[in-house]
Amino acid sequence: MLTETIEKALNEQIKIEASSSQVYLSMASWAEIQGFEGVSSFMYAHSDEERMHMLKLVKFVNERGGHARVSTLEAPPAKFGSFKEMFQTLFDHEVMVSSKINDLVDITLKEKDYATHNFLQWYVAEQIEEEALARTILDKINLIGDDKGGLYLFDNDVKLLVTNEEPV
Ligand code: OFO
Repeated sequence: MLTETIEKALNEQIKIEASSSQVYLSMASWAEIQGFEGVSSFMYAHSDEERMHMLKLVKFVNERGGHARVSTLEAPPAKFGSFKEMFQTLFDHEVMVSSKINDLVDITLKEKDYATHNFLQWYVAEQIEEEALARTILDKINLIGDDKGGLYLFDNDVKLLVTNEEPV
C-alpha cells in the first residue's frame, strides 16, 4: 500500500512523463514540417517512450492500491529557433526529469517504501541513458552549427538512432 505522500509524488511524476511526451511530440511535428525526417522520427519515437514511462507509473500506482491521476498539461512550445536550440531544450528537460526522479527516490527512503524505491531504479538507469543520448546529439549538432549539408547528414544519423534504439 502506498502512503499518501508517495502516491502524491508518483502522481506528480506521471504528470512530468506525460508532459515529456507532449514536448517531444511538439518537437517531432516541428521537425517534420522543416522536412527533417530523421529528427522527426526520433522525436515521435521518443514521445512514445515517454508515454510508456508514464503508463508504467500509472500501472504501478494502481497495483499498489493508489489511484493514478491524469492531469491537465500546459501546451509545449510549438516552434524552436533551430535544431541546436531544440536539442538543448531536450537535454535541459532530461536533466530536470533526472532531478525529479532523484527527489522521488529520496522521498521513498524517507518514507521507508522500499518497494517503490526498487521500482524507481528502472527510471534512475533510464535517465542516465536519456541524458547520455541527448548529450551525444547535442555534441554533434554543436559541431555542425548551421551548415546545411551537415544538417542533412545529421538528420540521416539521427534516423539511424531510431532504428538502433533498444525498445524499452
Ligand atoms: Fe521519461 O525519460 Fe525522458 O523525460
